[in-house]
Amino acid sequence: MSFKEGFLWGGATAANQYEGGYLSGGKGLAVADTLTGGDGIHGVPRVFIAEMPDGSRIKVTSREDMPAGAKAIVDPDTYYPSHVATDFYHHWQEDIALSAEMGCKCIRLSINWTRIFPNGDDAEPNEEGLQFYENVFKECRKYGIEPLVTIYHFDCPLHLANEYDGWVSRHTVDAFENYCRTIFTRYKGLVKYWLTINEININTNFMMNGVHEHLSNKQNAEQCRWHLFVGSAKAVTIGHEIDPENKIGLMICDSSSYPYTCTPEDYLENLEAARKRQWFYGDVQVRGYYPSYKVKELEREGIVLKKEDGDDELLKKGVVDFYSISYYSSHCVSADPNAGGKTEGNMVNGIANPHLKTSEWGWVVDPVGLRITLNEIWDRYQIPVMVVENGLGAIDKVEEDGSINDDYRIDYMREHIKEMKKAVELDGVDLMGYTPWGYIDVVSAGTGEMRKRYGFIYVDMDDEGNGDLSRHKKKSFSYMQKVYNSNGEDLD
Ligand code: BGP
Repeated sequence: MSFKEGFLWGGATAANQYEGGYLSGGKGLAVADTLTGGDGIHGVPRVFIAEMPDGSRIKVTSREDMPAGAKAIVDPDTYYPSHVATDFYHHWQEDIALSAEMGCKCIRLSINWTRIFPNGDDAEPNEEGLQFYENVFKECRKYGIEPLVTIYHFDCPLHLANEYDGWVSRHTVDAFENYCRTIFTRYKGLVKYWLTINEININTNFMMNGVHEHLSNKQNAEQCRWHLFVGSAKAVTIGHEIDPENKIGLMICDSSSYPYTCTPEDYLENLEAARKRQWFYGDVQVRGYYPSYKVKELEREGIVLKKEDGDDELLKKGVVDFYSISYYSSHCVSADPNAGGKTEGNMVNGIANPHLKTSEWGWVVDPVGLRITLNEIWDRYQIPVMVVENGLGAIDKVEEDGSINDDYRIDYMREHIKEMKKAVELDGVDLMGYTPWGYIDVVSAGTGEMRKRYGFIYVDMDDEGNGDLSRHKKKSFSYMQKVYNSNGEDLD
């Protein structure tokens, strides 16, 4: 048998894309609640509506384009996909039962910070929010399902974003610390597996994270990264203090990249791109200090990080127990700025690989790349690895008889699981589990669309908010059930 006993087969979601109930039960606003839907296939981006100090309103495509003094708001005449999303808030019992039926041993979900602290930095937590997740975790346990909880998944409280510029400010780190302490205390014994910050490597430049200025101001971007690392290390140390049984992991948006040609220049460019893109974040969170290549870069740029006493020691103490990734696609890197055609990917753009096909959204499909990256991680760090996101975003057709025949998704899953299996069986990678993304349909993070579906469970909801939110099993549901119940042995 290749996958170990107790392998965490399951599915992954995030509150901002799944939960809905955006003001129910005392929840406050998060940045995600101010983001409209877009139209990814036609290149229409998601936007924010922001209010200027004189009361006028403007539309901006990213927070960092907001003029000084502008604040993102919820406009009553605009449709916001996260407000209902696919309504886990009112369907949690049904959804957990379906996951159990599919054979899930683990469900990855995130706690919405603003359900616990509506402004992010309130003195007291919101009991109704705490109780909601307690019910959810108990329901998981009823079926023997391990919850895998992301503490922060693209849901910066709007108050912290508008008033403090999100993670650029130390105030956000302090508020996060209090939030972590609250949830680790409350869910002690109910949750064992945790992830600190979703895709920490793209948090400074992703629109949901509440930063106004970033790329234009490198000092701010680096300070923001430092704060995210300090926040993550605090989460790990607090989580271990409160319950030494807790297993707390990092989460990185991963992409294999290949040198576009075999020139030494392309090889070196690829090495540097991979460090910048992902290894830096792993190096810090697994080893507990900034690697020499980053120290040199900061020196060259004249950037001095503002640290508080004890921060360096905290980073050392707060190293993670395991390494988790989202993996969807790969790309190529070249030292020649004019080489090749461009490709999109999960937050990572690069040069298209002429040997590989892409999804409807232009993401390169590369199962072998998953085996490569699992090996690279294992070779570099020698700590357990988990794939906590992977999957195919596609348009699904509901047939007249109600069936959804998503054979393309089954093929995608089969090929990726086969490569994971080789990584375990042939290479000896210590793989803990596999939770494919959006195993039940959720709103897309990148585009705000509903039609970009990843699920094995279909949810009746469209891009305009029409649908009765009923759940339906796709053909892939039974395929995954077979895979999970055979511990990954039956892949045909
Ligand atoms: C990752 C996020 C998820 C998820 C996924 C798919 O970056 O962690 O939240 O959404 O990508 O991306 P998208 O929804 O843009 O298709």
